[in-house]
Amino acid sequence: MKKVFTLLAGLMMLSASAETLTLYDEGAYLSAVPFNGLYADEVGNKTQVLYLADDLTAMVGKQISAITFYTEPEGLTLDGVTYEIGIAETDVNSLTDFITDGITKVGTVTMTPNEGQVVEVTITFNEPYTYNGGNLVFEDVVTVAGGMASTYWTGMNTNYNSALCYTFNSPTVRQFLPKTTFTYGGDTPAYEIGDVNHDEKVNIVDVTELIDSLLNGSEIPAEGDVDGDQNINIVDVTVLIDMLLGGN
Ligand SMILES: [Ca+2]
Ligand SMILES: [Ca+2]
Repeated sequence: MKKVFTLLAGLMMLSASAETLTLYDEGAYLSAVPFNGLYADEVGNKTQVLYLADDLTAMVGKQISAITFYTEPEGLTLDGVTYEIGIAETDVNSLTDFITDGITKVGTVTMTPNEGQVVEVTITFNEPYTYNGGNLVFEDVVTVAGGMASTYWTGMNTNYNSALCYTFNSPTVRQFLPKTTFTYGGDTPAYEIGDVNHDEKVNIVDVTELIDSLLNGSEIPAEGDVDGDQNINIVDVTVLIDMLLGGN
């Protein structure tokens, strides 16, 4: 029984857990970034925000699953506008032109007005975005035009060109970063302990695979460490067989 319990504990530790990173909660505010309400009345208008890699080191190699922004206490006055959201990574560290290379579309968000209180606008990605450690570009593009309204967003003033938005059809530089919460987690797909060949089943095939790999010295994934002692060896074969035979 003890062995089974150890295995279960190991599985629970491997399961993905979401963490959050909140940045730029400095009490400044701006109406144009990240969503430029006064230019929400025309499809194609967009805003980009540039996050420097130094601020994002906690997320390197992790999967970003959502981004949240915050209005000022006056609330959200944008009405009915839908934005398509894109993410990119770049070496550029100051925005003078819109980034157009390598944009990954991650989802959409539709604004629902709610005046008189701080509103959190969360974009949940259709698929998690794996962050590789570059400067991160957030982009929103109007896909369904809506009512013009100068919603103010809380954040921080900067000393570099950290955002760009359309104003009269030309990009205008802004030195502002919105208060942002990134939701991230899930280092790698968590395969079950013992699933050495990653076919999402633990069975006799994994025993064979594990023995073969040990004999010919080929690489064995972490799931081969069945007893969780940080070594992969013949003991793990024994424990895996025990596990398949019903524990004990
Ligand atoms: Ca397997
Ligand atoms: Ca082991």
